[in-house]
Amino acid sequence: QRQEILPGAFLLRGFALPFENELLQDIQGVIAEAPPRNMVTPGGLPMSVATTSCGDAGWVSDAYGYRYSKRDALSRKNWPAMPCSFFDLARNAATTAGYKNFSPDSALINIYKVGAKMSLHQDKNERDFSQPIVSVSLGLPATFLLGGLRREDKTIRVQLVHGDVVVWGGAARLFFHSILPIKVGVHPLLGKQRINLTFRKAL
Ligand code: MD3
Ligand code: FE
Repeated sequence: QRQEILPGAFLLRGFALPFENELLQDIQGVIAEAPPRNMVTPGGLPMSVATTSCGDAGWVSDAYGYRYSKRDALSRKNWPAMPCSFFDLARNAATTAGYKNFSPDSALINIYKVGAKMSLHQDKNERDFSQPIVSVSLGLPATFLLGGLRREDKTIRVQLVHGDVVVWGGAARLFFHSILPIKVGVHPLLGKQRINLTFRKAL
């Protein structure tokens, strides 16, 4: 089932469900090598979401700003390799949405406890905006808000649940978006958290 949210942005409901166990195992593996942490924004506030990455580049934030880095600035180690399960899922989802040969070099793992949120922002640290971003939602549900090219633009709401995959291409690729605070709940597989994977061609 494929729903076009906006031109070029496709919601694939339940697309990741057949792979949930493999994905969770591989997430545990990455987390063991690169523990998630609450990165500090350039404004100096720690994010409520804990993040880690795998692949050739990882997303980092500190007093100097947001960027992709080949190493984790804290551990000074390279990020773990991207598991095949991650790469294959992202590539297959992109193909289903009409983006051939998507080759992500970065997977960002966002871990939300109850109450964690992500404020309104754009994703523009990647080099090539013609490449989509693929997102995978796991665990507790979230309300996602999608705006426009300007911060003030009105937003639409999309409910994202366990197993949903969204391919963000076209004009929506640069739209402002946010995640509302995660509501209290318990997911049968993940417990009291939401994990979101975003796949990008960063470099
Ligand atoms: C729409 N993450 O990591 S995923 C992010 O659920 C981020 O953790 C949210 O926004 C999360 O940057 C939302 C969906 C998503 C990701 C990137 C987008 C939506 C997007 C880029 C452009 C437009
Ligand atoms: Fe984003």
